[in-house]
Amino acid sequence: PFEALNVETLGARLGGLDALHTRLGGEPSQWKVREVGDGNLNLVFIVEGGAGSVIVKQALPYVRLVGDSWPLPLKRSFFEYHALTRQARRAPDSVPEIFHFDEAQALIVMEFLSPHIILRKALIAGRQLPRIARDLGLFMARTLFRGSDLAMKASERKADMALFAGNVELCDITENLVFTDPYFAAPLNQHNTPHLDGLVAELRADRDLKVEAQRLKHRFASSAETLVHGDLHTGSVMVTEGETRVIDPEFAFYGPIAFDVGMLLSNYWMSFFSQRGHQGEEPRDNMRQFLLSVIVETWQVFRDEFAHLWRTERNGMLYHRSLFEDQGDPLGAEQALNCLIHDIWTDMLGYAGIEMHRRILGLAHNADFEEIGDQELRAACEARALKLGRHLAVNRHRLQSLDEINALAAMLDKG
Ligand code: SR1
Ligand code: MG
Repeated sequence: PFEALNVETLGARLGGLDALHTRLGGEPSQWKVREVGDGNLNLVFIVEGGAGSVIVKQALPYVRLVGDSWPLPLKRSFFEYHALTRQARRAPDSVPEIFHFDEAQALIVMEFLSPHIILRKALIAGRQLPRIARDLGLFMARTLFRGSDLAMKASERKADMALFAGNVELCDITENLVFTDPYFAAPLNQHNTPHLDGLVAELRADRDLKVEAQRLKHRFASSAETLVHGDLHTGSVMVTEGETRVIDPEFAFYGPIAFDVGMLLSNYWMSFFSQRGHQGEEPRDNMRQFLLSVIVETWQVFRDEFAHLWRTERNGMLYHRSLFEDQGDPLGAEQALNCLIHDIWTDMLGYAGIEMHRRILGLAHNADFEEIGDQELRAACEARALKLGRHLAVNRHRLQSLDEINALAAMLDKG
């Protein structure tokens, strides 16, 4: 039966595993075990031995953030494991290496990334990471293209889709917490201070916004385009100056290509708006500029790599070459590509918008805003993000460029 690990039991319970023994060396009783999980759902241990270190991640049968009043199936660990193996294939060197998976104990033993830190923490500290735009743009293009009917054999993709279709409860979390709860007085909602009350009431009475949020939810729930990461925020990325790795794909399922892209860019915009709350005496103008340029570059890298894969690896059942290139009509394929990129662009902006709302009005907040001590300043930063979020979600069909959006973000940020 399943048994949650703790720092005392881990060595004795897992000491016999080859995967740990070879990497850590020595006697399990000598291993140093620390629980370091600060996420919303799971236990995470760093286990250090004389010869090396590993991470042991274990799912709990409930939502850690809330407690055992909210049960959550252990099988999310199964989906995380399978998503990691696919991402490793589709975007090599982008995720931690897996050493062992135990389905019954819902645990994954994987590479301890060191000296990496969580991207969100780095951005709060004002660090400009030179590789994130390129690495994450490539990660998204490669995983999202290669997991779709543009690249995969239809029968294989359908089988894989059936496998991930079981990730019902984690999709349910996103469907409620992201797309619905922020727009009414849901019991789990929380927002910062009464400073936001007026704006929150406005957003909840905003018919156009609620309609757009539901249109996006509709696409999220029914547009099984590709295997998405499903929770690609800056807390799901580990970085050094020279390396970027994506972690935590337990929300993976077959959903819209635009979802991961929108969630990631949204978290950069939130980081942008939070910078005034972290700057102290040192103005963070360069950091803010850096974040806006990361948004532009991430999208460019994503779009260019997606286009490259379209031209070189489009071997799936969609937009088949026999209709275009093989008939001497490569421009037809380019036209179809432009249409698809346009659709991803439009929906990506929508997902970005509502992700901003849920991180400020819903249950699960971002440290970017949470760690701003001055409540009035924090509310001002959050209000700017809420306004940009509304603009993106409602006007996404009319928005032409990231420069235009970033100019509005900069204007809002000046107050
Ligand atoms: C109850 S889980 C809340 C959030 O934490 C996860 O990281 C996901 O973002 C989820 O929406
Ligand atoms: Mg997570």
